[in-house]
Amino acid sequence: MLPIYPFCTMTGKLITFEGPEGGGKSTQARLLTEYLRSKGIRVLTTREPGGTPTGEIIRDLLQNDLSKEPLCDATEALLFCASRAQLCSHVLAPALERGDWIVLDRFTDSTLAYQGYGRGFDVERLRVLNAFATGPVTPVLTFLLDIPVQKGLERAIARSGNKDRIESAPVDFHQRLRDGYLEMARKEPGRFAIVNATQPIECVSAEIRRILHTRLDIPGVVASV
Ligand code: T5A
Repeated sequence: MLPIYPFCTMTGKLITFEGPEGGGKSTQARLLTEYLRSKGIRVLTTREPGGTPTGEIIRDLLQNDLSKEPLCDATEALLFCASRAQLCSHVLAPALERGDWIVLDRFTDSTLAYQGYGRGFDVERLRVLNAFATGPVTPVLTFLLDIPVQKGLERAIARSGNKDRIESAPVDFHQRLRDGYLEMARKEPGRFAIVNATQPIECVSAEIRRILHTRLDIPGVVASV
């Protein structure tokens, strides 16, 4: 593989939020960002797919049937990775090199869960694709906001009033990807933290802060939340 970033000097920290639909990733990413900023940490927050002008166009293609042509599963996987490559190269890598923290709503694990466990692509091949897109950009901590499929979909639909292209996929697709997330988290406990996302918003965010303090050093903060 091409060495996209031959000299890695990334001193920042990347924290990702992952999970099935409606787990509250966007809500918790916002709350965590506010919390870190209140501690004086320089934090950038963004989302996938998207986060760059090119990525936002890709997001529209992926979510809103913009091309009016059914996307084949391989195109879908490649588009998520294309958006990721653009975000890593233009936003995440420079921020990490500046020493900033990043709170990111979905990243590589989404591709493994949705396109791997969900659509049925080989997960190891998708890892190679992810690595091609990310170079050395790697999360230090990943919160898996776990929620039963039906409950998560109900929340997502209640919020937006309709289902987008991926939310409209059959329930067994969503069940496979949720199971996939849990399997990945069990295999990589040093990076993942599973959080029960069915709790009230404030309880979820308190648990996230507690985990944050046990896993990472927050500059200038003695561990009390
Ligand atoms: N995708 C993405 C792939 O297939 N492969 C990939 O590689 C990548 C990167 C992205 C879609 O693309 C797929 C996954 C997705 O289908 P999106 O619009 O970004 O689409 O959708 P999601 O990331 O799934 O985000 P959602 O907006 O659907 O859900 P969130 O972010 O988990 O939830 P949030 O915070 O927006 O909350 C949803 C609703 O629930 C409420 C909120 O107020 C809101 O109304 N809520 C709670 N209610 C009760 N209790 C709580 N604890 C709550 N937390 C939030």
